[in-house]
Amino acid sequence: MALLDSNGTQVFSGQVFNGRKTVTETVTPLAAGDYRMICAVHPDMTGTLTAS
Ligand SMILES: [Cu+2]
Repeated sequence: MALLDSNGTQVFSGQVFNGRKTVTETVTPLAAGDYRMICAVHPDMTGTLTAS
């Protein structure tokens, strides 16, 4: 999973793994706003993260 800011700049890139797994990632504090979540493997796997 990667996070992109509103300019499309990648601000975080997490690890890629096979199958189901619970992973804890450490993300540098983000400025308030919405970030697009994308999966490098599955283009249809997306989401939004809101930092406040
Ligand atoms: Cu995926």
